[in-house]
Amino acid sequence: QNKMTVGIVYGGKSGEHEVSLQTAFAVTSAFDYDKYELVPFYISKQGTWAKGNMLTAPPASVDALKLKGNPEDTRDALNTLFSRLYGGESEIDVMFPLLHGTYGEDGTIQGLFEMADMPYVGAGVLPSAAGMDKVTMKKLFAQAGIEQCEYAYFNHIQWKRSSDELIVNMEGQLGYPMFVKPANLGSSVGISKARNREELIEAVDYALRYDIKVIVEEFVDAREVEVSVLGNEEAIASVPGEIVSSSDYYDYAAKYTDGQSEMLIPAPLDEEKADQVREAALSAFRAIEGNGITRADFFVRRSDGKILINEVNTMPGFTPFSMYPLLWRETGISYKALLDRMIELALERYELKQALQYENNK
Ligand code: G1L
Repeated sequence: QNKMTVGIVYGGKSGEHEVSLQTAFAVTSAFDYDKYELVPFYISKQGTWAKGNMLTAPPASVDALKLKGNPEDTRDALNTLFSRLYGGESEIDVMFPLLHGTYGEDGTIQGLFEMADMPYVGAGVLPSAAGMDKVTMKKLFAQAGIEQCEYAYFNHIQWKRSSDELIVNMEGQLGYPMFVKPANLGSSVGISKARNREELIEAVDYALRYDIKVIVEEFVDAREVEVSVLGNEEAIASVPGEIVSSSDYYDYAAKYTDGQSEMLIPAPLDEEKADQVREAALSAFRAIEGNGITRADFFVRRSDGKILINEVNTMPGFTPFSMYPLLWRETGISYKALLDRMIELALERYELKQALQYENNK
């Protein structure tokens, strides 16, 4: 029997623990068990690990994935992950992380897989870390010539020493209203809109509770358009989708909802605009040195139709009802086929890097 063994890592010490569990359930339910066998690795809210029994069929429920975790299980799970370093063979062929936020998305779990000499699905250390820091991401976009909204940034020391100067500069450069956010994209907390000087000061102090670095962005009256990117060196872009907050589009044919917002797939854009957004998504993917998958989020400004990059997400929502997989489905790649391709890309990248190391050892 030569099934591929995939290690699914989920849960985690984060606010997205439940989302991760739901996603892990969706992913483990969708796999083709004629081709794959899965090993679940559950990280508890306390950060302990637990390795579950091999799955050779979809799990019965989400609860079945909530494995008991005590320190003893952690050692066991990590021994399995690091078995190649102990001189043994790995029972796992490829790791598949489903973790959000500061614990799993910022490149830390990717670094763990690198150290363990294990192939893994999705973005590597560099794109994961770059995609986590809004300021770093914007610098990379600027350097690649991708248009974006006006922004300013500073750290807590700069704010303490020269807030008056920073405020005057931002008022001149950005104008009100402004959006104030912690630079670290780990969570959606700490974000607020400032309509005047008083609110700006309050908003910065609030954001500084969540990060030592703050980013302030101009307000853009725009439509929100997203594109899925898939691949390594030669990535491809999906058709764009649009996020709408209201029910203005109640009569649009393909409407999906993930509970919070509605998705129009494909986005109602003319062909030229759609092609431009897809091209910009590929540029953004290259700008962060992306590999595997990335969702690129854009603003299409209402006044003049200009396309501005907002951000990229190397770990987007990933249930079959999330934007990323839905855009691929519309483009002709099913959820199952997407899983196959992501694993293929992980192995290709690992092989390539292996080969490089041998060259260097000569
Ligand atoms: F497969 C990837 F690329 F590695 C990957 C990993 C994680 C894709 C998408 C996600 N997404 C998530 O983990 C989550 C946002 C559902 C976690 Cl809370």
